[in-house]
Amino acid sequence: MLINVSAKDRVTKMEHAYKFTNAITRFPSKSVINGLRVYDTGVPDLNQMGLDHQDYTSALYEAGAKIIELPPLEKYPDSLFVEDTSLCLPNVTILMRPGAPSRMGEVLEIEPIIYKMFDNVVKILKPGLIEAGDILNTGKEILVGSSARTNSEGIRQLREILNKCNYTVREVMTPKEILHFKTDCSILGPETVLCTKRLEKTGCFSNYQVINTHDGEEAAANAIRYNDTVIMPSGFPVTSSRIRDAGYNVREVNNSECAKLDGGMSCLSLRF
Ligand code: CIR
Repeated sequence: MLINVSAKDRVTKMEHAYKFTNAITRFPSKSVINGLRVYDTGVPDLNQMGLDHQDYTSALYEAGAKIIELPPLEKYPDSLFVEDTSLCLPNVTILMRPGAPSRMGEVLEIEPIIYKMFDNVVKILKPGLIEAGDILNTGKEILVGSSARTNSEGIRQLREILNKCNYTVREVMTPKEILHFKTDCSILGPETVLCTKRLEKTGCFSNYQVINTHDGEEAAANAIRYNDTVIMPSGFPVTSSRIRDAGYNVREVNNSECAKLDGGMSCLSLRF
């Protein structure tokens, strides 16, 4: 009997990785053209980005989300990428401390909203640095990638907070050429991840079923499963077919402009 109870509990916990009712988004500011980027691939088109943002929030809405849209913040060009500021889990919400100095103030901006919405809020403190783009909740464990934005003290604090809340935390490596761990992977199901070959090579998903992005379609790896829908960037037909063939319902959103700033589907919302 005990086995049944824990199995049931495990299923519930796994579902927390993709069963949601809400999403927080932030409309892009005009200053977004000054957002951080690793390579210059052109100036983002504000009009197109606005349209894409609307389509992205529509996709979340169609998947069952109540959308809480925050106003643009001119002071913070990267503030549309709300994911990096917080990690919202069923029994705890953690305010991050971004490793990019220009993004640190984004947390102060979202903090009052987070405190208003959630009961158990904990902050990552100095000298810890962590951006939630480096955190993947698979349902059975929480993976956190050390990166140029996420340091060992940030990971230590995250582990301490999450262990107290009964989550298992596993530290992994974000390869140097990748901005965030989740730039190259997404959770699709209880045992299934979407992942680039370059990230899979690090061995971090040896205990999961992996659907690889097609060669040349690495930018498709940052997708989100929201309830029964996988929301992914458009323009990656082979990877999209692989996900559909595995039985998932796919909704594509144009991401050409955010991609110029290394931003993808997960970065654009907080889901809970
Ligand atoms: C940055 O470099 O911080 C932004 N331009 C992109 C952030 C993308 N966020 C994410 O992957 N979670």
